[in-house]
Amino acid sequence: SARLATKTEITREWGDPHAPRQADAHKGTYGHAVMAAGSLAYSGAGLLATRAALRIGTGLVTWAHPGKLTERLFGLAAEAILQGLPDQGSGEWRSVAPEALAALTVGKQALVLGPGLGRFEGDKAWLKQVWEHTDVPLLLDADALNMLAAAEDFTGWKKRSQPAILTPHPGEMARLSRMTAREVQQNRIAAASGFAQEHGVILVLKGANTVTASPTGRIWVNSTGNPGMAAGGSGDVLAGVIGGLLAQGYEPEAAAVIGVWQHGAAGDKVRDARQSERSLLAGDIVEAL
Ligand code: NPW
Ligand code: AMP
Ligand code: MG
Repeated sequence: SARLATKTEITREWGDPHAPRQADAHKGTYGHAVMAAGSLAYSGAGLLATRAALRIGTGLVTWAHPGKLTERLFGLAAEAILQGLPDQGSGEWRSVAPEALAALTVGKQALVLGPGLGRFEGDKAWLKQVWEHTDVPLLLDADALNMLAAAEDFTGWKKRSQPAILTPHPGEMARLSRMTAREVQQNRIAAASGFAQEHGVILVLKGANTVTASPTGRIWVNSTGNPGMAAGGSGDVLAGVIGGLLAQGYEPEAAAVIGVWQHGAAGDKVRDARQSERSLLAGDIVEAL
């Protein structure tokens, strides 16, 4: 049976998401998240995820990207650490060694992989390396989900010691579960929960009334958000929000449910402030967090 994720229910389960911070806190208290996101065409996805992770209160955020892009990203997110990874001068993720990304996550508390990454030859094996050789909570979104969908059977991959959260929209979910988007939408709860239990991940099926399913069969249906959020970049913001909560030490189910709720609540705030859904931009969601 699914629970409705409202502020009351979330507070009952995990405490008040808006509770004040402890007075003696420092940035190390709130974790260090790595965003592996963005490419030349889709730098915006990386920027949105990075800014969202910062806005949700993460102590430190590193934006990892193919090294050649660093000078173009300079100054876009002043609060983030820019980490260019060796890319043989190509500016493309295809040239970034998965080992280099894995090494960057050592001592960090979360890795967000996928927004605006693009696809490339050999990306299934590349993702497998990152999956198997990182030891931090992992969030896969967008192109990382498409890489996963292209892998015939990721159940054979080495079991991770740290949790994984997957955040597909219905189109990505359809690819992952070999269904049509229509079939996914007709059985949202069953599709999300079945996948989560079969693969031992937290599955966040996005769209109106986002469903969050846990490997143990717990299911949450979100109560916030509006169709104004059906706009480019909204999902990239969500990836940064949940990744930031993971880095702050929320257990994965809490990070997913609270993150989805906060993201939707921020979208509702923008709608109310603008007295319109239509003009909502993904960047507005970040600012409203
Ligand atoms: P349709 O359109 O209905 O036929 P993709 P993407 C389907 C980055 N971005 N219900 C849809 O079907 C992302 O991070 C960068 C049903 C279509 O087939 C990714 O890296 C931005 N179907 C990359 O772009 C801003 C649905 O899925 C397909 C559905 C590609 O991501 C934009 C479209 O999805 C973007 O975030 C639904 N609710 N939703 C930037 N500024 O840098 C989607 N579909 O092919 O997975 O492409 O989501 O645009
Ligand atoms: P993406 O397709 O990856 O950009 O993700 C879109 C984001 O916007 C997800 O968090 C969705 O849940 C949210 N969203 C899209 N359409 C709606 C809608 N009609 N109502 C509420 N949220 C939506
Ligand atoms: Mg997306």
